[in-house]
Amino acid sequence: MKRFGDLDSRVAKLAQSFGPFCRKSARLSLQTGRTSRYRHLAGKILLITGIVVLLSVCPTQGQQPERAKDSRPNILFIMTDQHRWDCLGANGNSLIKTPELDRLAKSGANFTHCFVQAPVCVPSRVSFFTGRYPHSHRNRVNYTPLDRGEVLMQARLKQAGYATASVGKLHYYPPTAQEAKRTGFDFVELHDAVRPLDHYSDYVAWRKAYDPQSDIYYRALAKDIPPGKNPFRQAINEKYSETTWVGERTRHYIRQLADGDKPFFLFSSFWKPHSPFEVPQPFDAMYDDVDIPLPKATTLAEIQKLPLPLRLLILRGHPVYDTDRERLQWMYRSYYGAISHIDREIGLVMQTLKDAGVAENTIVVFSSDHGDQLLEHGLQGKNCFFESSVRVPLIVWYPPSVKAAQHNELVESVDVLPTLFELAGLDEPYANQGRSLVPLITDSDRPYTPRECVFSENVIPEVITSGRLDFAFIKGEGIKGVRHPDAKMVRTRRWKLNYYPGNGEELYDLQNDPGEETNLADSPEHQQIVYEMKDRLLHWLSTADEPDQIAPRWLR
Ligand SMILES: [Ca+2]
Repeated sequence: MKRFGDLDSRVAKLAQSFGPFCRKSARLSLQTGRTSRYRHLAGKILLITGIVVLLSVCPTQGQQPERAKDSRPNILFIMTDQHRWDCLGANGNSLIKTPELDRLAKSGANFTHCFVQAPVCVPSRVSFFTGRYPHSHRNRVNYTPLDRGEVLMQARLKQAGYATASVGKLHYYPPTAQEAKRTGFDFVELHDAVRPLDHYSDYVAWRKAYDPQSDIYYRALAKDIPPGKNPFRQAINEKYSETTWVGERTRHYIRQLADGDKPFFLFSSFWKPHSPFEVPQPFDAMYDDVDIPLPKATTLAEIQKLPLPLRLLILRGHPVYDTDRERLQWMYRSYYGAISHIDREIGLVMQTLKDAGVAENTIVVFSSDHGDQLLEHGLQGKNCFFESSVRVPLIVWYPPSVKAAQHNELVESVDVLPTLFELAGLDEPYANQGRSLVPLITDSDRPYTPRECVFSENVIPEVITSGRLDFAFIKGEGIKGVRHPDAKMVRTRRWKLNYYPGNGEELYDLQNDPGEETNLADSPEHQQIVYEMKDRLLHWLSTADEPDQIAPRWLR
């Protein structure tokens, strides 16, 4: 038995080298070599002959990539952090300067209605990377570890023969390169950009090595800003900023991976335009003469009318809902400047794809993990279901098969994974809950069924911890003995229902109230809509966990 055991493992090893079709031949070759001494020698000769024959007829690890490189596209996934859908020229914003992203949007598939599955970093990112809703992948809160049962996009692509690399923000826990590699990245350059984690940051180490002013904290504001100029001007030089670093390292990996034998998956993750609003020269002054329309001022009385979890979220810590208008204008200009800075880097990245000779065979995806309220409804940041938080840019660019078009269909961030896999010719993972957009964006004959509604969900932990990152969880009792306000959003083209269990609801008519200012949840004439929207939520919750009712066949 032991010998058979040994044989089995050797067969497996050999077959792994030669490919599955050679398994039988590998077993025969190995079996031939285990009888008498003479036959052992003869077997060895036969084995070597067998290997030579197998090498000539089976694709080897060394030969396979040549063929793979021709048939499977590279994937460059560019993500920004806290980037609202409407802060993109291609989405109708005539004030923001994003020429490179606009070019990408105009020559690719640009989605104007893409919604994230959670309006906060980690749950949203894990949904992008698993194609699964937060209540399924269970990574509900920032600074919580990934469920070991979840397989992320990079692991699947690596298994399929891709070289995988990540530059910039990942936000996994533990926040180390080792953990990032465990999730499937071959190469990792990390910058999660939170001060307590800076000792893990490759960006911080790079600045120490190259920036003569590395003793200045990268978020520090300049001290010599004259009145009337941007008070958020960053103290450090732009060429040592985190945005420039992510761009440079992305280009480095494009050049390195384009030279390799395997197709590549490169995740390029910018930390900006996330607040605080520090922005380097010259981007600090780029919008000096532009008056960006500001949201209307929010009063405490208006905030107090909102459902309890939302009210507590806006008023937690040191609320800034009454920030003065001049400062708010500079916040907007700085946010726009940070996006224009990223846009410049993306232009350079696209040029590097061309220079490296891989632009024709690389799928480029651009999106963000959530938006930013920028003081709409009195909130700085996100964690809520208003459009500015849950709606993000999404561009899929791949000229060989993706048609240049704008799409106004409702789509979700879980749709990105199955879309990329189908474009790359890979099987859709069984656990995936998204819907491939390929029939919508290519000449595919398969029909595309548009979504009637999209979903998002959030446990709003900051409500309990007042913004501190202390999420001690007691099973069955919630965080610090308090059950999460496990809020859910369902949105159709016209209606949005936000449901806070035990703490009320919001219903907005997006057609007549795009600013989401009038909550109709208690209006008697809208109770049928409330009922229908809750029915959609229940239907989703009771079906989303199972991609199908029947397990996949063991053998195909
Ligand atoms: Ca984020």
